[in-house]
Amino acid sequence: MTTTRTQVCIIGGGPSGLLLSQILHRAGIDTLVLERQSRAYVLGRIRAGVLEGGTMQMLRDAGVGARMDTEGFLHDGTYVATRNRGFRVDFDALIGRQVMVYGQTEVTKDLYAARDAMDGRIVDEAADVAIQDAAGTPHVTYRRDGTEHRVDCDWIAGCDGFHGLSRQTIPADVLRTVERVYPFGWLGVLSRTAPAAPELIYANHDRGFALASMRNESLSRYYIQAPVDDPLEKWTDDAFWDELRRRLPSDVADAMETGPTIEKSLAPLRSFVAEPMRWNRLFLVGDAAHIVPPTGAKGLNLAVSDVHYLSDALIRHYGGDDEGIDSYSERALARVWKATRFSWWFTTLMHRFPEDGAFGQRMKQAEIDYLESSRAAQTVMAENYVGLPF
Ligand code: FAS
Ligand code: PHB
Repeated sequence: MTTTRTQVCIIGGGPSGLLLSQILHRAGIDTLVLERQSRAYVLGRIRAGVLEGGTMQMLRDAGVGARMDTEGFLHDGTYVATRNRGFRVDFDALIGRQVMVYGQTEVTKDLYAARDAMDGRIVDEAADVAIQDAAGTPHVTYRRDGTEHRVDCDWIAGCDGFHGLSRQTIPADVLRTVERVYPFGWLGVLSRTAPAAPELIYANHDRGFALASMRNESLSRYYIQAPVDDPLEKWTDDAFWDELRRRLPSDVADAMETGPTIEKSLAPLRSFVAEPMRWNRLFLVGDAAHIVPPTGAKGLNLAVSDVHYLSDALIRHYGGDDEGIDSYSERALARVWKATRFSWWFTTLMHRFPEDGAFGQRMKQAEIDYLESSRAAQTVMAENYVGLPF
């Protein structure tokens, strides 16, 4: 068994673990990241696409915003559509804010590059990671290349996602969870085609939800609401494009470019929050603590939000002030719940639920009509979509 020491042992080399490591390293705090998968696997995941203003600034402040600012696309608003017509919610005109379209894959690439440039300690393909004695003398063990390793540390950051081990470490009589599983999934595709519109289109349709997004001028990302147990083979490219065109306004559908998909996946949707986000020397960060349906583009941004609070807390701790550590869970959760509410609201409004019936669908169409007609309603949507203040 080898033994090493660090101040903060970070489990998970996704966006939250890497960003936390980057910020702490720049503040002179030693970290070690343990990632279960290979780097290629982590970088191959296609996930989020929209960054809030707070996320943009966090990446810039951490020294990893240059490529985002060069290659990303600032969007002043988004389209909402129903019954074959759409309208625009103008974030910039309403609240003077924007969002950045820049894929999570790119954010993760930038973070790994910055970590490597600073010789940040990252162990890829760390197997059998286990948290030991988080309530006493915290340390983490793992196996790699047939050798057992031990990491002694002051703190453990569980940045290991929804299926990680950190949340399971908190005793059942301490951990409280709340969950809503949605009765549908998102079938997503990536295609080397021009985006259907200059900004995103969120569409409510009798047949189900659809979203037209993008990664750049020649790479588009689309989603349609689909049964979560549908076999992927059922959704040939032609079947996907046909269904998507039926759900988007016809002027968009008739003009959009289609082509071979280069990625296709069907993801379940849930709202999930675990409390508390701290137990003794262990902190939960990002998807390890909460999951939101991607309708509100909040998942990645909430992970960054947690990193904002935890990095501040740890920097203050090593400066002799423990107020941030003691209030981390409460402060992080206050923003998590507000984003969870928005994501639930927008998902409920834009998707077809089995129990909706004719009345339910008419109520949703009336709310969308009200959203179109009311500056106040659009302002509420805008400030939640672009991201509430930390
Ligand atoms: P992550 O899951 O990204 O990273 C956790 C890391 O921990 C992974 O690399 C994992 O390999 C590692 N790990 C797990 N267990 C471990 C162990 N035992 N030991 C060591 N390492 C371990 N969000 C949006 O905003 N918009 C979207 O459109 C969107 N689409 C999504 C689609 C899918 C299919 C999924 C799964 C998520 C999507 N999300 C989306 C949410 C997603 O972007 C997350 O919010 C974001 O990745 C959260 O980052 P992390 O908390 O770092 O967790
Ligand atoms: C994406 O481009 O992947 C994306 C954009 C906005 C969302 C969800 C996903 O709400």
